[in-house]
Amino acid sequence: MNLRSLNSADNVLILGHHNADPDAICSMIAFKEIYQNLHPDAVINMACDDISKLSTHVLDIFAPDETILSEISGQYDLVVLLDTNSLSQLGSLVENLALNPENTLIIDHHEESEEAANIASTRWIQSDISSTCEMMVTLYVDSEVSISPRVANLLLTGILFDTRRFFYAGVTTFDSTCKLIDAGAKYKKCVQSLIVRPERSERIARLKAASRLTVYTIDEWIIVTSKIGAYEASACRGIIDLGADVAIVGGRPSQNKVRISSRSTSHFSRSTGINLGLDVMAPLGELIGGQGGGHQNAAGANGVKNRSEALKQAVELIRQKLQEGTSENQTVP
Ligand SMILES: [Mn+2]
Repeated sequence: MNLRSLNSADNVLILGHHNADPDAICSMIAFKEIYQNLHPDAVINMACDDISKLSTHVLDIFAPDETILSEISGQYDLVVLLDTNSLSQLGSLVENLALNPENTLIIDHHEESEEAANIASTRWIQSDISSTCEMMVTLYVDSEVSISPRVANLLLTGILFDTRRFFYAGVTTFDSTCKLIDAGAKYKKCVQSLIVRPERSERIARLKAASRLTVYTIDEWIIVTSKIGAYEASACRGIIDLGADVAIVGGRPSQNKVRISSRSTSHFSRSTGINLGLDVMAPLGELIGGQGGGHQNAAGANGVKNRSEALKQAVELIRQKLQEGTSENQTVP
């Protein structure tokens, strides 16, 4: 895509999805810079409903002077959606957004949504690319604008984040990375910008959770429970890193509150088909006097009572599911 062939706009708004990750934030700044380069008089704003903690860290390191708005008002003659192509991903920004498809541009690497064609008449959506930041590199090349060292660092950081440091990389990932390093990106600094050490209180919580483990072995699986005051989700991730297949941690954020968090490895959920949200946390809701739910590998429940019972019950639910799975397998001819 060549930006030079686009009509010039005086008032530009660049949008990223809610809880904007480094891929979204870094491509937004890269787009701002290339557009400003081509149209020095344009007024360009960037906005997101909110920004992830990690993105804030990346911004502090590479672009501390950039302002990302969390509210929008007024009229724009070009609206650019980056790293998303659906309105629901914009969060509360949608409320004050009057979109004219003729003046809207989408650049994204997620699957194209059904509404995308109604949102923007100009779209570049390519779901086989690993990150929006890679698409930004192509945009600079096609538009014949050179990449500044600052933008090179931002784009490489966005790529590292979305590809999980090249785990989900494609050919364009490496091609873009070489171009960015040529343009002045510092690989080591980009990698380090994505590492944020948890707060001291969170690290203590993880360590306490690890000192109070109950380990269950069911068939080949290692299911682990623990109790902690807060940071249950972080404690679960820590316990998975230690070697559990499933971690279930009960928190008590205040006297009359119980919060259960759970995580499983993708190997566990793929092999057993157990969905922590549907099969474990949803049924626990009643026992703790609240509600539960979530995803396949990450789920939780909030309530008011029975924390210890809930942890035991969670393990029982998993044991039952595993047994059902085994008997089902045996009946298959
Ligand atoms: Mn992305």
